[in-house]
Amino acid sequence: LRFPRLLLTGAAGGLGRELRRRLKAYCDVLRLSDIADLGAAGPGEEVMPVALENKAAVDALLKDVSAVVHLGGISTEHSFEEILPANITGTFNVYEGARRHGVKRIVFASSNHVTGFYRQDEVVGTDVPMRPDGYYGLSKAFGENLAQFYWDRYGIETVSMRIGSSFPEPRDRRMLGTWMSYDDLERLVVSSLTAPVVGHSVIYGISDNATAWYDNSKARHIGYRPQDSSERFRAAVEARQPVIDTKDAGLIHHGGGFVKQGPFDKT
Ligand code: NAI
Ligand code: 15L
Repeated sequence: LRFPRLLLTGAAGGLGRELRRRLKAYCDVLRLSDIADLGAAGPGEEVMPVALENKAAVDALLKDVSAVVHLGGISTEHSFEEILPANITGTFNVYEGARRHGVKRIVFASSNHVTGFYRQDEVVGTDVPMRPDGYYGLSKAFGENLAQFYWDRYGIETVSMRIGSSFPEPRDRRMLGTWMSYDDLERLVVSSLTAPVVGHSVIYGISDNATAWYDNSKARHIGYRPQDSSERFRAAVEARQPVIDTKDAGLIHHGGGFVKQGPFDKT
């Protein structure tokens, strides 16, 4: 399947830079957006710098788009006042633009932090109650609820990818469970864009790791088959972090250190 025009938000970020070069194979034109510098447009690219909280500018971004990969926003824990415009208003603006311009499929970069307050001895599926571990996780929970509403009300389909930790390598023992390689990220995004029927589907974005606390069995219809595993990094990671203090909330929850951040209002 080849799309006439795909929109990639957050295109200047870590995952955005990876997907910028990988998604070109699946579309005629790749429209790239961010508030950070994107450099010049290459062949088959359009560059449209936009702040996600700017509704009119986001509306223009969605014009003539076949599908969206929405990565833009603040990607770690911050104060609510910082999260609100980028992640909550920003994601609302993307869905409104999609509705107004008839865009029918969005791949939303949600996060494991939507369920970050489960413990690492609890394996969870995609239908357990959300337990966000901070304002960032709450904003991703809002994004998933927004996606569900726009599917139920307006027929716009979304795959909410609850991405674990997508980096070149797992950095610690927690990431042996949450890691997703960039190749598997590409597989997940492409499956999410091309699966014939998704409605609003939620799927954990991890590689085929030997130890993990996510159950993706309710998302088999998307056809995501991870090919990588964190196992080849295990010896090095365990040598660096031999012991886990199971009394440390930041080590025993799915969300890791996110569960201990804040409060941000010191008054
Ligand atoms: P990143 O922080 O490197 O990239 C996010 C991009 O969004 C940045 O380039 C930033 O300039 C842009 N952005 C921030 N605020 C904006 C605003 N108000 N308007 C327009 N653009 C804005 O993050 P990364 O790692 O590339 O993640 C991409 C997406 O995936 C994010 O939504 C993140 O929450 C999500 N995610 C990533 C994970 C990972 O392991 N890398 C794990 C779980 C979720
Ligand atoms: C996320 O949601 C973040 O965007 C990313 O930077 C990592 O912190 C990741 O989760 C994680 O939990 O490892």
